[in-house]
Amino acid sequence: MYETIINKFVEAEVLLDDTAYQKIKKQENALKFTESLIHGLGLPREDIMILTGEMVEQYLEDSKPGIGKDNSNGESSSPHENSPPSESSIQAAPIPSAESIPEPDSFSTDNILEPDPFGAIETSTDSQATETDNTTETDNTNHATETDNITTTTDDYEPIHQSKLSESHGIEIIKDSSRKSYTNGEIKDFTAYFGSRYHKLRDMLNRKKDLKSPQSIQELENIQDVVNVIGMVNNVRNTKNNHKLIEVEDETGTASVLVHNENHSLFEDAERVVKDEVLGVVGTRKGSLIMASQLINPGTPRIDEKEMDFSMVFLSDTHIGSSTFQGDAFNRFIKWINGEFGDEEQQEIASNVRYLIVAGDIVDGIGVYPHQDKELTIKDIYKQYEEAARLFGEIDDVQIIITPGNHDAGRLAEPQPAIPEEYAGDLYKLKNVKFTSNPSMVGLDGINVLIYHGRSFDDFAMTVKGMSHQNTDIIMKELLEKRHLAPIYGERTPLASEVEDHMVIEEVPDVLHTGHVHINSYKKYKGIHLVNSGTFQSQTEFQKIYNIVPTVAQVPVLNQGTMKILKFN
Ligand code: D5M
Ligand code: FE
Ligand code: ZN
Repeated sequence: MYETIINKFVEAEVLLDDTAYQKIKKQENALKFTESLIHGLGLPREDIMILTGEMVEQYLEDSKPGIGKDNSNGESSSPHENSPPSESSIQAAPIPSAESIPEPDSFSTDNILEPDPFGAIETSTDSQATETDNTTETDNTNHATETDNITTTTDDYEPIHQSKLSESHGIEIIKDSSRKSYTNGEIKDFTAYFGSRYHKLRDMLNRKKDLKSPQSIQELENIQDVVNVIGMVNNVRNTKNNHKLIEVEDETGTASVLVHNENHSLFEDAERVVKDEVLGVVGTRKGSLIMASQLINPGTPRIDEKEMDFSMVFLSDTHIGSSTFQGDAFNRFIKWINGEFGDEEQQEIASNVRYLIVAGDIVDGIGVYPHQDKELTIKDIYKQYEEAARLFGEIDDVQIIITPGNHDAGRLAEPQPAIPEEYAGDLYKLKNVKFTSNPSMVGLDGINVLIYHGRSFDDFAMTVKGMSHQNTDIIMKELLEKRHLAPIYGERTPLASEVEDHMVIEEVPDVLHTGHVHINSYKKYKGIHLVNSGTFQSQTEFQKIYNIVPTVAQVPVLNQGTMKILKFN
């Protein structure tokens, strides 16, 4: 029945706060009361987005016999007796129960398994073009320097099924949200969206050994001892005395979590907490507060590295059409990948290449930021993609996967569907190119690559101490621990309120490939390759303002399991 009640409010386009929900549930005939409330208040109404406990209280008052029913503007301030243990009043709707949201689609929607049409690539023994002294730089990132997130160690996880060395060959599209039905972002989608996020991540947190049979926030009132909760972060701020106060919410209410600044390592964990992530909290209850002793992420287990006898190449942010696109360097790159350029070692690497992934900002686009047109050599989006097709069309014998970025054509809100064919007709004609969404997960001869352009890096760089565009490897680790590619809602990353949250990292990848910041980075973390592929665009006026110094034409190649950076500038 409660599901029906929530749905009624969803249809009436109003969000329910927790107190309102509790009050409605308490009514003798809650469903009937719901109907009369919706009717009585004349919902949907433009001036009522959120139905609060006070409004319900007022409605109850007004409907008492003998009292006028004219006051339904919700501005009553009658005290509410049922408020959950929270310092501040609740503004968000309770997360819908698992039953009230549509069943999420199964994880792999488009399981296209295709044979690799190319098979082994012939090693070119031809070594004529050696015009530039370009060096192959063996990656000097020390694998031993990888750091484990404090809250997640290998053995704090209940064993989960990890896919073993995959037998599959060719390209397997493991997750692509392009062909899902898209919604128009109404309120009901918003509620379902956060419900989907919460439930997916709660399921992961429920498997953590450190969280022992978590309680709902409503149940906390009756517990004097240690409490365990799983909540979505509503807000995180510093108190006057510089402790951290994290407000979390679940389906039953909100709670305030205090992290004492003298608990140094926990405080450090708390500094990385962001709005809208889903978090496990262990602590003790002190009045209306939870004093945290542990903050727990959904986490990523250490994975076994898979063997690979081939290479994959990572590109992003080519920005074709911009006057700062480095065409000469890109031509050298094309020659290299075709086996016609570079020294012996480089050509040997080229001969291993089977896949090329391009993680967004293929073209520079039109009108992406003010006065961008002054920096364009191709001022027509169709022509930009024609030029991209001409360049990528020169690449032989390599399978290419292209995903969109914030400069590409099509929907901007994430998950971004694949670049539409209507803009990139010539690219679509190339037989060796596949288009998938941002984000998407592809299996390349059994190596699972999670591709994400990286827009959420802007939000992390802006809000989290110690994170910046220069160290996206640190942000990528955090995304893996939070198991979400863009947890912060309502900042720079436009997120579509789908009924299902496709930004949750449901399966641990072998490689996480990102771009967007135009700065290369590489780290291995718990067996996962974290790679940011830089750019082929030199510094723009916009980047000068933000003091972003790009690493141009430095291409990461995962060569038989080892990362190499090839320089083409
Ligand atoms: O992003 C190019 C670079 O500019 C990259 O380093 C991220 C940075 N960037 C992009 N948008 C913003 C905003 N809004 N604030 C701060 N930094 C930003 P590109 O996507 O290629 O334009
Ligand atoms: Fe870019
Ligand atoms: Zn970008």
